[in-house]
Amino acid sequence: MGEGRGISVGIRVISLDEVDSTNEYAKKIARKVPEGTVVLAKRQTAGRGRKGRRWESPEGGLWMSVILKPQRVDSRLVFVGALAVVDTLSEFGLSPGIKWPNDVWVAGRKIAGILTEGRAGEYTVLGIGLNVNNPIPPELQGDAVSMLELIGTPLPLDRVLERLLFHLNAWYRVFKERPGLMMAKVRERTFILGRTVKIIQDYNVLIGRAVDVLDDGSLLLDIDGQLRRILYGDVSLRLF
Ligand code: BTX
Repeated sequence: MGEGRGISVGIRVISLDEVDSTNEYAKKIARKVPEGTVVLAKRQTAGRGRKGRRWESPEGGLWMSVILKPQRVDSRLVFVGALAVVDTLSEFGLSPGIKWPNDVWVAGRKIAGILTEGRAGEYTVLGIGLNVNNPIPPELQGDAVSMLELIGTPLPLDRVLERLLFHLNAWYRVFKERPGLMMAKVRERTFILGRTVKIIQDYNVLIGRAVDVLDDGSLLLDIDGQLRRILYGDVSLRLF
Protein backbone atom coordinates (compact mmCIF):
# COMPACT_ATOMS: atom_id res chain seq x y z
CA MET A 1 0.00 0.00 0.00
CA GLY A 2 1.30 3.43 -0.82
CA GLU A 3 2.18 5.06 2.44
CA GLY A 4 5.36 6.77 1.29
CA ARG A 5 5.96 10.41 1.84
CA GLY A 6 6.22 10.94 -1.90
CA ILE A 7 2.49 10.39 -2.50
CA SER A 8 1.05 13.32 -4.32
CA VAL A 9 -2.64 14.01 -4.87
CA GLY A 10 -3.01 14.95 -8.52
CA ILE A 11 0.15 13.10 -9.60
CA ARG A 12 -2.06 11.95 -12.44
CA VAL A 13 -5.34 13.58 -13.50
CA ILE A 14 -7.82 11.78 -15.73
CA SER A 15 -9.98 14.49 -17.33
CA LEU A 16 -13.33 13.49 -18.76
CA ASP A 17 -15.97 15.58 -20.51
CA GLU A 18 -18.87 13.58 -19.14
CA VAL A 19 -19.27 10.64 -16.80
CA ASP A 20 -22.06 9.18 -14.68
CA SER A 21 -20.15 9.80 -11.44
CA THR A 22 -16.43 10.40 -10.90
CA ASN A 23 -16.68 8.24 -7.75
CA GLU A 24 -18.05 5.30 -9.77
CA TYR A 25 -15.34 5.74 -12.38
CA ALA A 26 -12.63 6.01 -9.71
CA LYS A 27 -13.83 2.86 -7.94
CA LYS A 28 -13.57 0.91 -11.21
CA ILE A 29 -9.95 1.88 -11.84
CA ALA A 30 -8.76 2.24 -8.22
CA ARG A 31 -6.80 -1.01 -8.03
CA LYS A 32 -4.92 -0.37 -11.25
CA VAL A 33 -3.73 3.21 -10.72
CA PRO A 34 -1.30 4.81 -8.28
CA GLU A 35 -2.46 6.48 -5.11
CA GLY A 36 -3.16 10.16 -5.70
CA THR A 37 -4.79 9.64 -9.12
CA VAL A 38 -7.62 12.12 -9.67
CA VAL A 39 -10.69 11.62 -11.84
CA LEU A 40 -12.16 14.91 -13.01
CA ALA A 41 -15.25 15.51 -15.13
CA LYS A 42 -16.78 18.60 -16.72
CA ARG A 43 -20.23 17.23 -15.93
CA GLN A 44 -21.75 14.24 -14.21
CA THR A 45 -24.98 12.70 -15.41
CA ALA A 46 -25.57 10.78 -12.16
CA GLY A 47 -23.54 12.60 -9.51
CA ARG A 48 -24.33 11.15 -6.09
CA GLY A 49 -24.51 12.32 -2.52
CA ARG A 50 -24.97 10.10 0.52
CA LYS A 51 -27.70 7.46 0.68
CA GLY A 52 -28.25 7.62 -3.08
CA ARG A 53 -29.17 11.31 -3.04
CA ARG A 54 -28.57 13.21 -6.25
CA TRP A 55 -25.71 15.67 -6.62
CA GLU A 56 -26.39 18.31 -9.31
CA SER A 57 -23.27 18.52 -11.48
CA PRO A 58 -23.71 20.73 -14.56
CA GLU A 59 -20.75 22.18 -16.41
CA GLY A 60 -18.84 24.91 -14.57
CA GLY A 61 -18.34 23.13 -11.24
CA LEU A 62 -15.48 21.08 -9.92
CA TRP A 63 -16.50 17.42 -9.80
CA MET A 64 -13.67 15.14 -8.88
CA SER A 65 -12.58 12.00 -7.03
CA VAL A 66 -9.20 11.24 -5.52
CA ILE A 67 -8.03 7.64 -5.19
CA LEU A 68 -6.28 7.12 -1.86
CA LYS A 69 -4.72 3.97 -0.50
CA PRO A 70 -4.34 4.51 3.23
CA GLN A 71 -3.12 1.69 5.47
CA ARG A 72 -6.46 1.50 7.25
CA VAL A 73 -9.98 2.50 6.33
CA ASP A 74 -10.67 5.67 8.24
CA SER A 75 -13.92 7.63 8.13
CA ARG A 76 -11.96 10.77 9.02
CA LEU A 77 -10.67 10.94 5.44
CA VAL A 78 -13.79 12.94 4.68
CA PHE A 79 -12.23 15.77 6.68
CA VAL A 80 -9.16 15.84 4.40
CA GLY A 81 -11.58 16.87 1.65
CA ALA A 82 -13.58 19.27 3.78
CA LEU A 83 -10.51 21.10 5.11
CA ALA A 84 -8.95 21.33 1.64
CA VAL A 85 -12.16 22.90 0.33
CA VAL A 86 -12.29 25.27 3.32
CA ASP A 87 -8.70 26.43 2.74
CA THR A 88 -9.26 26.83 -0.99
CA LEU A 89 -12.39 28.94 -0.48
CA SER A 90 -10.61 31.05 2.14
CA GLU A 91 -7.89 31.87 -0.38
CA PHE A 92 -10.59 33.23 -2.66
CA GLY A 93 -11.73 35.54 0.12
CA LEU A 94 -14.71 33.51 1.35
CA SER A 95 -15.51 32.48 4.94
CA PRO A 96 -16.47 28.80 4.83
CA GLY A 97 -17.34 26.40 7.63
CA ILE A 98 -17.75 22.65 7.91
CA LYS A 99 -21.21 21.31 8.50
CA TRP A 100 -20.28 18.02 10.14
CA PRO A 101 -19.64 15.55 8.72
CA ASN A 102 -19.37 16.15 5.01
CA ASP A 103 -20.57 19.52 3.72
CA VAL A 104 -18.95 22.92 3.40
CA TRP A 105 -21.17 25.96 3.76
CA VAL A 106 -20.71 29.66 3.10
CA ALA A 107 -23.16 32.27 4.34
CA GLY A 108 -25.74 29.69 5.39
CA ARG A 109 -25.73 27.78 2.13
CA LYS A 110 -24.08 24.60 0.89
CA ILE A 111 -21.22 25.19 -1.54
CA ALA A 112 -19.55 21.77 -1.48
CA GLY A 113 -20.15 18.15 -0.54
CA ILE A 114 -17.73 15.31 0.12
CA LEU A 115 -18.48 11.61 -0.39
CA THR A 116 -16.00 8.91 0.64
CA GLU A 117 -16.43 5.35 -0.49
CA GLY A 118 -14.07 2.43 -0.51
CA ARG A 119 -13.06 -1.11 -0.07
CA ALA A 120 -11.38 -2.06 3.19
CA GLY A 121 -7.64 -2.55 2.85
CA GLU A 122 -7.63 -1.60 -0.80
CA TYR A 123 -8.63 1.99 -1.50
CA THR A 124 -10.76 4.95 -0.50
CA VAL A 125 -12.30 7.22 -3.10
CA LEU A 126 -12.60 10.79 -1.85
CA GLY A 127 -15.25 12.52 -3.98
CA ILE A 128 -15.53 16.28 -3.91
CA GLY A 129 -18.20 18.43 -5.52
CA LEU A 130 -17.60 22.18 -5.39
CA ASN A 131 -19.96 24.71 -6.97
CA VAL A 132 -17.69 27.14 -8.83
CA ASN A 133 -19.24 28.73 -11.95
CA ASN A 134 -22.08 26.26 -12.44
CA PRO A 135 -25.72 27.31 -12.23
CA ILE A 136 -27.67 26.27 -9.14
CA PRO A 137 -30.94 24.57 -10.08
CA PRO A 138 -34.06 26.52 -9.02
CA GLU A 139 -35.15 23.88 -6.49
CA LEU A 140 -31.86 24.27 -4.59
CA GLN A 141 -31.72 28.04 -4.57
CA GLY A 142 -31.77 29.26 -1.02
CA ASP A 143 -30.00 26.06 0.12
CA ALA A 144 -27.05 25.93 -2.27
CA VAL A 145 -24.60 28.53 -3.53
CA SER A 146 -21.66 28.82 -5.95
CA MET A 147 -18.37 30.71 -5.83
CA LEU A 148 -19.58 32.71 -8.83
CA GLU A 149 -22.66 33.86 -6.95
CA LEU A 150 -20.66 34.87 -3.89
CA ILE A 151 -17.71 36.49 -5.66
CA GLY A 152 -19.66 37.98 -8.54
CA THR A 153 -17.31 36.94 -11.31
CA PRO A 154 -16.48 33.59 -12.94
CA LEU A 155 -13.31 31.92 -11.71
CA PRO A 156 -10.73 29.98 -13.74
CA LEU A 157 -11.57 26.37 -12.93
CA ASP A 158 -7.96 25.22 -13.39
CA ARG A 159 -6.79 27.70 -10.79
CA VAL A 160 -9.40 26.51 -8.27
CA LEU A 161 -8.38 22.91 -9.02
CA GLU A 162 -4.72 23.73 -8.56
CA ARG A 163 -5.33 25.26 -5.12
CA LEU A 164 -7.61 22.39 -4.11
CA LEU A 165 -4.97 19.80 -5.05
CA PHE A 166 -2.37 21.76 -3.12
CA HIS A 167 -4.50 21.75 0.03
CA LEU A 168 -5.53 18.10 -0.43
CA ASN A 169 -1.85 17.16 -0.45
CA ALA A 170 -1.18 19.20 2.65
CA TRP A 171 -4.13 17.82 4.64
CA TYR A 172 -3.59 14.21 3.53
CA ARG A 173 -0.11 14.46 4.92
CA VAL A 174 -1.34 15.96 8.19
CA PHE A 175 -3.96 13.20 8.39
CA LYS A 176 -1.27 10.51 8.06
CA GLU A 177 1.30 12.09 10.34
CA ARG A 178 -0.70 14.10 12.90
CA PRO A 179 -4.39 13.11 12.78
CA GLY A 180 -4.98 14.87 16.12
CA LEU A 181 -3.84 18.13 14.60
CA MET A 182 -6.22 17.65 11.69
CA MET A 183 -9.11 17.04 14.09
CA ALA A 184 -8.23 20.21 16.02
CA LYS A 185 -8.64 22.13 12.78
CA VAL A 186 -11.92 20.36 12.04
CA ARG A 187 -13.21 21.41 15.47
CA GLU A 188 -12.15 25.01 14.83
CA ARG A 189 -13.90 25.08 11.46
CA THR A 190 -17.09 23.25 12.44
CA PHE A 191 -19.71 25.95 12.67
CA ILE A 192 -22.47 23.84 14.21
CA LEU A 193 -20.73 23.57 17.60
CA GLY A 194 -22.76 25.26 20.32
CA ARG A 195 -25.91 25.11 18.20
CA THR A 196 -28.99 22.97 18.54
CA VAL A 197 -29.19 20.39 15.79
CA LYS A 198 -31.49 17.62 14.71
CA ILE A 199 -29.87 14.30 13.85
CA ILE A 200 -31.77 11.79 11.75
CA GLN A 201 -30.37 8.30 12.30
CA ASP A 202 -32.37 5.78 10.31
CA TYR A 203 -35.73 5.83 12.18
CA ASN A 204 -34.35 7.76 15.14
CA VAL A 205 -34.56 11.52 15.54
CA LEU A 206 -32.28 13.16 18.10
CA ILE A 207 -32.38 16.81 19.04
CA GLY A 208 -29.54 18.27 21.06
CA ARG A 209 -26.75 20.76 21.31
CA ALA A 210 -23.62 19.97 19.30
CA VAL A 211 -20.83 20.12 21.87
CA ASP A 212 -17.69 18.84 20.20
CA VAL A 213 -16.15 16.84 17.40
CA LEU A 214 -14.08 14.08 19.01
CA ASP A 215 -10.71 12.88 17.77
CA ASP A 216 -12.30 9.83 16.15
CA GLY A 217 -14.47 12.14 14.03
CA SER A 218 -17.72 11.55 15.91
CA LEU A 219 -20.01 14.35 17.06
CA LEU A 220 -20.73 14.81 20.76
CA LEU A 221 -24.35 15.76 21.34
CA ASP A 222 -25.86 17.05 24.58
CA ILE A 223 -29.44 15.76 24.79
CA ASP A 224 -31.10 17.20 27.90
CA GLY A 225 -27.86 16.97 29.88
CA GLN A 226 -26.91 13.51 28.61
CA LEU A 227 -23.91 13.26 26.32
CA ARG A 228 -24.18 11.00 23.34
CA ARG A 229 -21.61 10.18 20.67
CA ILE A 230 -22.91 10.25 17.12
CA LEU A 231 -20.86 8.28 14.63
CA TYR A 232 -20.19 9.60 11.21
CA GLY A 233 -21.79 7.84 8.31
CA ASP A 234 -25.27 7.06 9.48
CA VAL A 235 -26.81 10.44 10.12
CA SER A 236 -28.36 13.46 8.47
CA LEU A 237 -28.08 16.72 10.31
CA ARG A 238 -30.50 19.63 10.21
CA LEU A 239 -29.96 23.05 11.68
CA PHE A 240 -32.61 24.96 13.54
P1 BTX B 1 -25.31 14.82 0.65
O1 BTX B 1 -26.11 13.57 0.61
O2 BTX B 1 -24.87 15.34 1.98
O3 BTX B 1 -26.02 15.99 -0.10
C1 BTX B 1 -26.91 15.77 -1.17
C2 BTX B 1 -27.97 16.86 -1.12
O4 BTX B 1 -27.38 18.14 -1.41
C3 BTX B 1 -29.05 16.69 -2.19
O5 BTX B 1 -30.10 15.90 -1.70
C4 BTX B 1 -29.49 18.13 -2.47
O6 BTX B 1 -30.41 18.57 -1.49
C5 BTX B 1 -28.23 18.93 -2.24
N1 BTX B 1 -27.47 19.19 -3.50
C6 BTX B 1 -27.51 18.49 -4.67
N2 BTX B 1 -26.66 19.02 -5.57
C7 BTX B 1 -26.08 20.10 -4.97
C8 BTX B 1 -25.11 21.05 -5.38
N3 BTX B 1 -24.54 21.04 -6.59
N4 BTX B 1 -24.77 22.02 -4.48
C9 BTX B 1 -25.33 22.08 -3.25
N5 BTX B 1 -26.24 21.20 -2.80
C10 BTX B 1 -26.62 20.21 -3.65
C11 BTX B 1 -22.98 15.43 -0.36
O7 BTX B 1 -24.02 14.51 -0.21
C12 BTX B 1 -21.81 14.75 -1.11
C13 BTX B 1 -21.79 15.13 -2.55
C14 BTX B 1 -20.55 14.60 -3.25
C15 BTX B 1 -20.54 14.97 -4.70
C16 BTX B 1 -19.25 14.57 -5.37
S1 BTX B 1 -19.07 15.25 -6.96
C17 BTX B 1 -17.76 14.21 -7.32
C18 BTX B 1 -18.08 12.86 -6.72
N6 BTX B 1 -18.85 12.02 -7.62
C19 BTX B 1 -20.07 11.77 -7.14
O8 BTX B 1 -20.95 11.10 -7.72
N7 BTX B 1 -20.23 12.37 -5.94
C20 BTX B 1 -19.03 13.07 -5.54
